[in-house]
Amino acid sequence: MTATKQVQTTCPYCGVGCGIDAVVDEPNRQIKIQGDKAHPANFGRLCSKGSALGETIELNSRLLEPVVYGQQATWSEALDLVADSFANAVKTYGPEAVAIYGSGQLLTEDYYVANKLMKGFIGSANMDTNSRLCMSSSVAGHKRAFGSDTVPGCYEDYELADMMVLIGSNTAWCHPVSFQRIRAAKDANPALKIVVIDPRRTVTCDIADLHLPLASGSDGFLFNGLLKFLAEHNVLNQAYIDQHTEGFAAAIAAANRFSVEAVAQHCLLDAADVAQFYHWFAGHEKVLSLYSQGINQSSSGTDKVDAIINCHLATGRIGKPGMGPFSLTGQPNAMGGREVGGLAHQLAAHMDFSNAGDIDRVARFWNSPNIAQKPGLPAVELFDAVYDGKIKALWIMGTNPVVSLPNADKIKQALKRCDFVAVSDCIANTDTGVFAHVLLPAQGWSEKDGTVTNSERCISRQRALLDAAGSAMPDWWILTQVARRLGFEEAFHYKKPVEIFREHAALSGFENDEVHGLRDFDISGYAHISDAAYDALQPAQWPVNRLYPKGRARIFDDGKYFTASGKAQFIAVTPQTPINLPDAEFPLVLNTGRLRDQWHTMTRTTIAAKLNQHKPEPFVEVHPDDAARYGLEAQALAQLETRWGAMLARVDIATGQKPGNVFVPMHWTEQFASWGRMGALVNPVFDPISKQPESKHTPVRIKPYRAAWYGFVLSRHELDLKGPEYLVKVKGNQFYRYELAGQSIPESWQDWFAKTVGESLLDTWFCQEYHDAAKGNYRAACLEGDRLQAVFFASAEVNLPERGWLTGLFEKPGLQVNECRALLTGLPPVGEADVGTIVCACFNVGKKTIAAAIKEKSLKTHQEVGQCLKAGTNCGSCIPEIKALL
Ligand SMILES: Nc1nc2c(c(=O)[nH]1)N[C@H]1C(S)=C(S)[C@@H](COP(=O)(O)OP(=O)(O)OC[C@H]3O[C@@H](n4cnc5c(=O)[nH]c(N)nc54)[C@H](O)[C@@H]3O)O[C@H]1N2
Ligand SMILES: Nc1nc2c(c(=O)[nH]1)N[C@H]1C(S)=C(S)[C@@H](COP(=O)(O)OP(=O)(O)OC[C@H]3O[C@@H](n4cnc5c(=O)[nH]c(N)nc54)[C@H](O)[C@@H]3O)O[C@H]1N2
Ligand code: SF4
Ligand SMILES: [Mo]
Repeated sequence: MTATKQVQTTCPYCGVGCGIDAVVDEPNRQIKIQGDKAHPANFGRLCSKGSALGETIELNSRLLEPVVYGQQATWSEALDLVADSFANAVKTYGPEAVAIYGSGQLLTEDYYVANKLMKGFIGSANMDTNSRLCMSSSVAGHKRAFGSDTVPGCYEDYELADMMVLIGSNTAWCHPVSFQRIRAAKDANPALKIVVIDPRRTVTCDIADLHLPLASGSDGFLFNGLLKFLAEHNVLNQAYIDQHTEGFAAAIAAANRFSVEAVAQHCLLDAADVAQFYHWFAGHEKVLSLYSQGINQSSSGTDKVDAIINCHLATGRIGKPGMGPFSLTGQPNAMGGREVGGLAHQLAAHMDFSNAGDIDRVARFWNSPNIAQKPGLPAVELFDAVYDGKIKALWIMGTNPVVSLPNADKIKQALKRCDFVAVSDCIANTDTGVFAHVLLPAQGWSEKDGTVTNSERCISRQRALLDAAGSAMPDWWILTQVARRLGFEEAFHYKKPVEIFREHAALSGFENDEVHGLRDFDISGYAHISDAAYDALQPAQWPVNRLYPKGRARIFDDGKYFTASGKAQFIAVTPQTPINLPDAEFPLVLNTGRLRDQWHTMTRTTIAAKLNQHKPEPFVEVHPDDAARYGLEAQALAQLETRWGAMLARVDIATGQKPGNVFVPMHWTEQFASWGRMGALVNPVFDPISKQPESKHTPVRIKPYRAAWYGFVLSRHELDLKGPEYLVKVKGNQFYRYELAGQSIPESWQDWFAKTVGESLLDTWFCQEYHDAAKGNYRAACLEGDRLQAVFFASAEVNLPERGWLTGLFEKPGLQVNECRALLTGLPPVGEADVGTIVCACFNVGKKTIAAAIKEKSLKTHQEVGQCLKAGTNCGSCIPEIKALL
C-alpha cells in the first residue's frame, strides 16, 4: 500500500471554477481526479478536460530548470539577469521601457505581487495581461454601467431563471459544467426558454428553443432593437428606472431607430425570429443573459455589453434571483486578475488611475516610493511598443502571445527585436519561449498554492498536490526574488501565499467606507485570516466583509450602484459594424474560437492523449455553398489568407456555418502544426474603450491547398519529423500520429520512411510494403514480433483511409494474423469494427461505434446510448454530438 492523501483543489482551466477532490499517490506521482461534491460551482461534476487532469502531470514536457541564453542555469543566475536587465532598462530609458505581460491563469497571489512590483515600485503601469483579449470589454461595460466591475449574479440563477439567452457563448464546449447545469434545469423545467445567439450553429444549440444565426458583429443592433421593443410593449420597469438609474432617455433615443424589421435587416435574421426572441424576453421576468467572447472580442464590445445591460436595467431585472446580465469569464482566474488590478488601466483592488484619490490611497497602503501616475499600455499597444523599440525589457508570464495575440507574426518580430525577454512557464517548449533570453520554470497546477475567483465571484483555494517538478518555483516567489534584487526587500518580504492574500484582503478594505467612498470589491473579512484558516478556506462569493461575513450571492439586490450618484447608468449605444469588412479581395469573415477538449495553446491538454482524439487537426468550418464557390472538398486541405497572415487547415463542410463566414479553432501552435497558428491571420484592431481586439472578425480568403502528395505516419515512438509543408503532430495512446502533405515527392519512399522512423530500428522490424508508382501510392507497416510499431501511407490523392482503426491497433499487445494482413488496406478485417473519430473522450468511444449501436439496437436517446456504451455518462460534454448521431 502506498501512502495516499485526499486534497480539495480547483480546476485550472475554465472560469466555471469547478472544485476537485484529488486522491494523491505521492511516491508514484499519480493523481486520481473526482469532482468535489460539495463545491458550489460543480457539485461533483467535471468536464472532459477537468477529468483528464491526472494525465497531464507527467514531467517530460515540463520546464524543470531555469535557462539563460539557451543554457541551463541556476536560479540566482537567472534571477540576477532578469533584475539587472529590468534595472538597466529603467536606469537608461525610464520605467516606461519595461513591461510585464501576465495572465488570467496566474493565481491571485502571483498576480498581486506582479502588479504591485510593476505599478507600485518600478513605477510604470506597463502591466497588462491576456485578460485584455478576453474580458476587458466586460470590465469596461460593467464600469460604465455600474461604476464598478461587478458580476451581479450567481450560478444558482441557472436553476431559478425562466429564460436564458446565451450570447456569443459556446457554453457546451467552453463552460461545459455550467452547460450541464443549464441542461438539467431545462430537463426539470421544459418551459424554460433558451435562446442561443451565435452566427454558427454550435453544439450549444442542442438545448435551444431558438437559435439566432446573426451576422457576425451585429449584436449591438439586436439589443438596441430589444430595448425599443421593451419600451413599446410596456415592459419597462419605470419605478426602477426612476429610482435606480440615469440616462434612460438618451439610451432609448439611440435605440428608437431599430424596429424589428430594421434589426432583421442589419443582423441578416428572419424578422419573425427576432420578434419571437423579443416577445419571449418581454414575457419572462426571470431572464438571464449569459455572454462571452462573441460579445467581448469586438471593436465595439464595450457598447455591446452595455446594450445587453441596458435591457436588464430598463426592466429592473438585475440583482434578483434568476435574472441579470452575466458575463461568463473564460480563464480560471480572470476575475482574480481584475481584483488585483492586473489590467494596465487598473491600479489594485478595483481602484483605478482615473481617480487621483485611488493612486494616493494605494501608494500609502503599499508605502510605494514611486507609484505609477497614469495607465500603462494595453496588450496590442504594449507589443507595438516592444516592436518599436520603446520597451526594452519584457517579462511574459503564464501566456503564449505568439499564438494568442492578433497579427501574431508581428509579435514574433517584436520579441526578436526586444533587448531582453523573460518567459515564465511550466512547459518547456512553447512558441513564445523560443524568443526568451531567460526561461523561468514555474510550478504547475498540481504544485502551487493560492486562490482563484470564478465567474460568480467565488473565491476558492487551489492547493498543492505534489512536490514541485525539478527546480520549478511558484510565480509569486519568482517575482518576489526579482523585486528584492531591485532593492524592494521590505515591500516584498513574503514567505508564503497566505501573507500575500492577507495583504490583498486588507487593501480591498482600506479606506473602503462611507467617508472615503465605497468599492464593490471588499474581502476585508480575510485581512487577518490565520494560516490554518487559509489552508482550510471554503469557497465564498465576494464581498466578504463586516456586512457579508459569509459572502454575498447577488450584488445590486438593493438597487445601489457604485457610481458617484449611486445610480446605474444607461449607455446610449450607436451600433457599429466591425472595423475591417470583407471586400473583393478578402470576401469572407474569419471567426475563431474554442474546441471541447483543448485549452488555448494546447501546452497542457495535449499531454493527455485522450484529449487529442476528438479534433486531431486544425480545420476550417465552411458552409456548403462557400465550399462549392471556392472549390473546397471535405477532408481536403485549404489555405486561408488575410492581410496579416496565412494558415493551412483541413476542410470541414458544415451546414451550421453561416454562408460568408468560416471558423477556425484558436488552439494550434508551431509545436503541433507547421501552418496552424491562427493568430497570424487575425486583424489587430480593437475596441477604443476596452482595447480588446476584434478576434472574431477578420476578412479572409480561402482556396484549396493542393500538394504533390498527402500522407500520414503512425509511430509508437515520437519522431523528429520535418520537411513536409503541412505537418501536424498528434499524441495518442501509445502512438504519435503525423498528418502530412508535401510539395516535393521524395525520390524514394522507402528511404524517406526509413530516415523518418530510424534506419536502425527498421532493420530489426518486420515490414510490409505496397508501392504503386503509377498512382503515386506507397504504404508500409512495421511490426516487432506481432506488436505494431509504425505505419506510413502516402498518396497523390488526399483521400486516405480513416486513421481510427489503425491507431486503435497500437493499444493492442499483439495483432491477430487477419489484422496484420489488413494493415496495408487501412481498413479492419471482416468482423472487426472501426471505432471512427472519438466522440466520448472519457470512455474513448468513437463515432462509428455509436452509429453502429444506434442502428443495431435501435437506440432512441442519449441515455440509451450511455447505458449501452457508457458514452456521454461521465462528463456529458459529448451528449450534443451523440444526439446529432441519433
Ligand atoms: N474547451 C475550452 N474551454 C474554454 C477555453 C478553452 O480554451 N477550451 N477557454 C476559456 C476562455 S479563456 C474563454 S474566454 C472562454 C470563451 O468561451 P466562448 O466565448 O464560449 O468561446 P469561443 O469559442 O471563443 O466563442 C464563442 C462563440 O462566439 C461566436 N461568435 C463569433 N462572432 C460572434 C458575433 O458577432 N456575435 C455572437 N453573438 N457570437 C459570435 C463564435 O461562433 C463562438 O461559437 O472559454 C473558456 N473555456
Ligand atoms: N483569434 C483569437 N485569439 C484569441 C482568442 C480567440 O478566441 N481568438 N481568445 C483570447 C482569449 S479569451 C484568451 S484567454 C487568450 C489565451 O491565450 P494564452 O494565454 O496565450 O493561452 P494559454 O495556452 O492559456 O497560455 C498559458 C501559458 O501559461 C502556461 N502556464 C500554465 N500554468 C502556469 C503557471 O501556473 N505559471 C506560469 N508562469 N505559466 C503557466 C501554459 O503552459 C501556457 O504556455 O487567447 C486570446 N486570443
Ligand atoms: S467546466 Fe471543465 S474546464 Fe471548466 S472548471 Fe469545470 S472541469 Fe474545469
Ligand atoms: Mo479568455
